[in-house]
Amino acid sequence: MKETDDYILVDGFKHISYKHETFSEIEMIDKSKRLYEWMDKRRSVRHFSDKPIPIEVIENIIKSASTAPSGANKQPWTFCVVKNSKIKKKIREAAEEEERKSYNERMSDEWLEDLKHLGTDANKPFLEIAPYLIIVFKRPFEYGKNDEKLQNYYVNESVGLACGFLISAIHNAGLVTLTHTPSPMRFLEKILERPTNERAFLLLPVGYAADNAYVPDIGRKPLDEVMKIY
Ligand code: IYR
Repeated sequence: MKETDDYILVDGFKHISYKHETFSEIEMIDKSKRLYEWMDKRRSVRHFSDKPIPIEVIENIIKSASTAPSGANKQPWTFCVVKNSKIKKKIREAAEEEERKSYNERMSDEWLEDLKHLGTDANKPFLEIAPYLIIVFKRPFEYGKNDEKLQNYYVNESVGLACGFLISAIHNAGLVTLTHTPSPMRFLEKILERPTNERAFLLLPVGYAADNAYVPDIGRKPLDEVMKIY
């Protein structure tokens, strides 16, 4: 392989030229402000419409999520998309069973008190109403050709980042979601018959917000609380 302007070789590996569009300082301030204002409109929504959404939208959203950085570029994630109503029903029943145990036995008084203002409980009707459920699985390792275990790295960080990208892509499409974490989540691995190197990480219903959706009246911490300049 001969080096050209388009690529160089680093330890024999091809590195391609990368050019990224830049903006004037005024444009940067304007763009970053507009992105913030638009991101600030995102809310976790629990009231969904059952209005259908083209699968192509979900495919694009997942392609965006899958552009997230990951340890050694292993991309240690699988996004399972459930649109089948029988599977959604199974997931709802299993999730509500775990949630009932959590709310009634497993969660501490302090935890329950901290959740009160959100109005959540063990009932999860959105798991059947939303047109799609995206269940994100992390892959702590891969199986090699001889079934040997091949390591992935920074798996929680990587999959967490991919979920952030996913949530932003859902918001960008004019849709809403909710980071639902029924705990424990092993039932999702069973229902979806996932391979033994996958662990359920997050469950996100995706759809339009219901016409009569309400969200808790809560806000973001001010900048001086979350940012420290040194
Ligand atoms: N997983 C439960 C409880 C719950 C926990 C937290 I932390 C929240 O921010 C919201 C809910 C549920 O989904 O209801």
